[in-house]
Amino acid sequence: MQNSETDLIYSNPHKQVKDFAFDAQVVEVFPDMISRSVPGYNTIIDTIGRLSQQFVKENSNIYDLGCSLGAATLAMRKGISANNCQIIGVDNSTDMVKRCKLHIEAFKGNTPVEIIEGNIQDIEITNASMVVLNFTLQFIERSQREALLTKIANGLNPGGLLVLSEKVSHGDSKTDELLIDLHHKFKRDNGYSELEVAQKRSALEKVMLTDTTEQHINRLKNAGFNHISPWFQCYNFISFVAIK
Ligand code: GEK
Repeated sequence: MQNSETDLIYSNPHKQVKDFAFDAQVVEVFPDMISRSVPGYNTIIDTIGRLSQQFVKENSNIYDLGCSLGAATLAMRKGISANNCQIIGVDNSTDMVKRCKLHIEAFKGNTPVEIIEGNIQDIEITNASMVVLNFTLQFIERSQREALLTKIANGLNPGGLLVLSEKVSHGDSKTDELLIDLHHKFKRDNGYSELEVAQKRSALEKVMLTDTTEQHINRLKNAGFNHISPWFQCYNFISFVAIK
């Protein structure tokens, strides 16, 4: 991923912290923001690439839902060895999509990529061998999450893979607090101030609603996935593989 500006969005006091949005200001600093905020982000992206080597089959579609600047798309394009496939990246932020297209064009690859501006709840998923929801489901309304996962399961071919990464909460308030605290220390160690951590937390409060690990597993089962397992967790960030 290309170098980006340093994320200073919440470094000065905001009179009123607005709800977080994936706008032009965020796009400018996004790679820096996500790698300093999400523990294990690079490991997850690299692993998505490795999984694509194994799961992407000839003559099939691959979807990157909520693709942002295309990090997972690029990792998969590098990993895929099957012929005659297509990667479809979808994001509903105009600014993200514009920048994502530039990123994708900047790298060479054999698998064609199409980046679409749209709501992932509206797009059709067909003939898929792999689908990625890398930290996107958490921005979808809770009541609509299962319908989206069901659509993905229906669009996957048998043996197809979903990678679902999410920030999670915990039923136990003691461990929840501990993991949140460890995450905030991680951000502080990556150069974010107390003020930045607090203001970002408040900006995300209404737009990012987290579920527990158990809720995710039950929802994946209900949606029609047969084999489900977390493969990565660091603090309150988790990634699952779910195979149809
Ligand atoms: C990565 N996957 O780097 N439809 C389409 N896009 C959406 C929707 C929606 N309904 N809701 C949110 N988004 C990426 C990181 S970021 C995660 C994903 C984060 C988009 C939103 O515009 C943003 O680009 C992305 O989902 C979430 O691997 O920043 O915490």
